[in-house]
Order: sequence, then C-alpha cells, then structure tokens
Amino acid sequence: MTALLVKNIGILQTPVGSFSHKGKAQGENQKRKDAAIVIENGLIREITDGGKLPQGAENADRVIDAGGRLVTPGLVDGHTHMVFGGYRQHEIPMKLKGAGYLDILRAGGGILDTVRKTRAASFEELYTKTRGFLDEMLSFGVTACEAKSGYGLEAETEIKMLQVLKKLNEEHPMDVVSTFMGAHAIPDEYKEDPDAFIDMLCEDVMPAVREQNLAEFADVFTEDSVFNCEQSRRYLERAKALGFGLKIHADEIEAIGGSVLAGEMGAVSCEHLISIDEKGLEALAEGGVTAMCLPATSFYLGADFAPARKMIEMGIPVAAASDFNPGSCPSLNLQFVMNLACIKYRMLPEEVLTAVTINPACAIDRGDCIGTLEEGKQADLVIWNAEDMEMLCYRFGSNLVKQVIKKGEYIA
Ligand code: IZC
Ligand code: ZN
Repeated sequence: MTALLVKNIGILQTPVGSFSHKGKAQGENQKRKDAAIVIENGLIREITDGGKLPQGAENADRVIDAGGRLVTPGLVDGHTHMVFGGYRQHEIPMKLKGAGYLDILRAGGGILDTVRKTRAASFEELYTKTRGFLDEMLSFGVTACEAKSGYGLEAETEIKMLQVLKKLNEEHPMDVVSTFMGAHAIPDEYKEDPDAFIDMLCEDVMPAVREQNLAEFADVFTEDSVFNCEQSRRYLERAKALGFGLKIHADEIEAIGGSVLAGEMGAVSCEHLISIDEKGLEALAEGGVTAMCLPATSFYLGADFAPARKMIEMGIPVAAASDFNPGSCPSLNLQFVMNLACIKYRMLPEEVLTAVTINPACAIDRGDCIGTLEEGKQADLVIWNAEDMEMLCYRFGSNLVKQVIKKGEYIA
C-alpha cells in the first residue's frame, strides 16, 4: 500500500455530496483552510485542515507540497465530440461572410463534412488524434469527460468511434464516458427520408452499440433542419427501452420543443439551451434535468448565452462543458468555459465550480466516485497556480494548472 500526502493546501474548495446541486446549493462549496489530503490506492483516505496533518501522514511514501495554493476536484467536461476526422477551419471565411451554422450544414458542409472525414479515417488515426486531445484536456485540469459518437451516421463508423473511446478509457488516465449520438445529422443517403434514418438507427445501430456495451447514454440533435420532436422522441424511446441514459441537444438555435421533451422523458441532461423558452425551463425544473450549458460555443458562434442565472433561480442544476468539436467549438479549454460562465452567465465562482465538477459528474453517472473531494472518493484533484476560485474565474487565456493528480497518481 502506497500513500501520497498533499500538504500545505491554502484553500481546499469543493462541493459536497454525490448528487447534482441546484438552486442555492449550486453555490455552496466547502472551503477548508491549511488543508492536507492523504491518498491511498487511488482514493482519498483523509482530509484535514487548520494545519493539522492526517493520521499516519509521516509514513506517506510521497509528499507533494501545494505551497499554499488552491486545490479543487479535477474538472469534469460533461459534453464533447472529441473523436473526428479532419478539422473545419475552412469554414471560417464562410462564417465571416455571413453563413450561419445551419446554412453550412444545409449546404452539405458542417457536421456532414466531418462525417466524410471520419468515415475515411482509420481506427489508429482517430485513436492517436483523440489521445492527443485527452492529454491536452488533462493538462488543463480535466480528469473525466464525456464523449459522443455521431460523425459516422452508419453502424461501422459509429462503432469505430465508440471503440476508440473504449480503448482510450482503458489505456489513458482520463475517465471517458461514452454517448451514442447516431442522430447527429441526416446523412446524404437519407436526405429524402429522415424517418427511415431514425428507423435504421433504432433497429440496427443502437441495439449493436448496446450489445457491445459501447455507450451508456444516447443523444439526439433536436433542431430545426435536423431532427424534429417526433423523430427525437422515437429515437429516445428506443434508447430508453434498451437501457441508455438520455441526453438531448435542444434549443441551440431555435426552441422547437427539445427541452420540453427532455423534461417529459426524464433525460439526465439537456444540452445548449441558448434559445430555451419558459415552457422548456419549467420542463427541465420539473424533470430534474441538468442544463448542460456550453458557453464557449456561444462565444465561437457569436450567439446569445443560455440563461444560466435564471436556471439556477428556477432550481435547475447547471453544468458547464466545452462542447469540444471541430465545428462550433474548436477548444477543449474548460478553464475558459469557467471564465465565460462567470462573466457571461454571471455565475459566482462557487456556482461555477459546481458546474464543472459534481453536476457534470452526475450527468455522466459518476457522482458517487468523482466530482467532489471527500473521503472515499477517487483522488482526482488539481493544484492551481491560484490562491482562490476568484482568481480562477478572473484570469483568462492562461493555463493556471500547477499539478494534476489522477487516481492518486501525479500526472502533469
Ligand atoms: O460538428 O458541428 N452542435 N453538433 C451540434 C455539433 C455542434 C458538432 C459539430
Ligand atoms: Zn454537442
């Protein structure tokens, strides 16, 4: 048994509990001064504060001196599309000339461009590229993430993407939780008959993904010009019957009823929500659905920002994630997401920490083992080049990570 002692922590700041935090509780963090943590077998054995050291600390095999810095739980990125072929930097001039996100998709570009490149990429190419992204995420303080398929839109490539994620979850220090997102766009082959595409996903691809245990969640892009509510409901009902947890991309551009559907169907989270209306907000609150807000996407699209402040006031648990993808958010920097959550959503630093730790952890069904620093939980933590959370929400554009510790192992 080897023990690691992290001592001389200026402030240890963490939400408490294994459930998602909403309303006033979103802003409740525990702050322990002059703290220390003993980690054993990858788990937190004991936390102390007030300059006191945990029992047996003197026998620790390794000691890290945090130098009076801030320590938080490892960040959790609850929404990414990180497996993809190619990039879409060529869209930049189109956008600057006025083409919108959906204009590019309707013209056969956007997601469909990435689909062509992902279908053409080998397993090894995708594996190596995604591994690089995971390394970069860890360096920014992210220790667990969600990742979606959805650039195959047919069985072979969807499964290839999910197998890449499965292998990376096994081989990389990052915890990776997979979501099947076959209903991400209508492929050219089904342009004239999107209902038949949904049938094919429900009858062929989804059961195969389930059988091979390649994803825990299913997600759909419910949006004007993509999937309507009726198609989304049919897809999600099949997913629910097969045992997937549900997620819905809703109200990113237009509120066509996706967030209402998320509430009705008991989705674990609902994504984007830039254009959510009153009915949608009520449905999320009643259904206990986590709002997975993606402020870096709003930034990159030059769009409005989701009404996160109102969501908190209405008792909806709010999470903030990167949405890392080659189209609408080519950044995986969750620290920038935290800055935006503070400045654009007007969330307080404590609320922001909850939004990037325990709330997304619960939205990927890992609330019992990650997302807070408590005895018995996995020892995923970040030592920051900052003295408090305010500093983390205030400095932007730099990487403020000093050290990342994942399952008790010193990583970066
Ligand atoms: O590749 O454009 N919004 N899906 C829904 C995306 C963004 C990813 C992409
Ligand atoms: Zn997304």
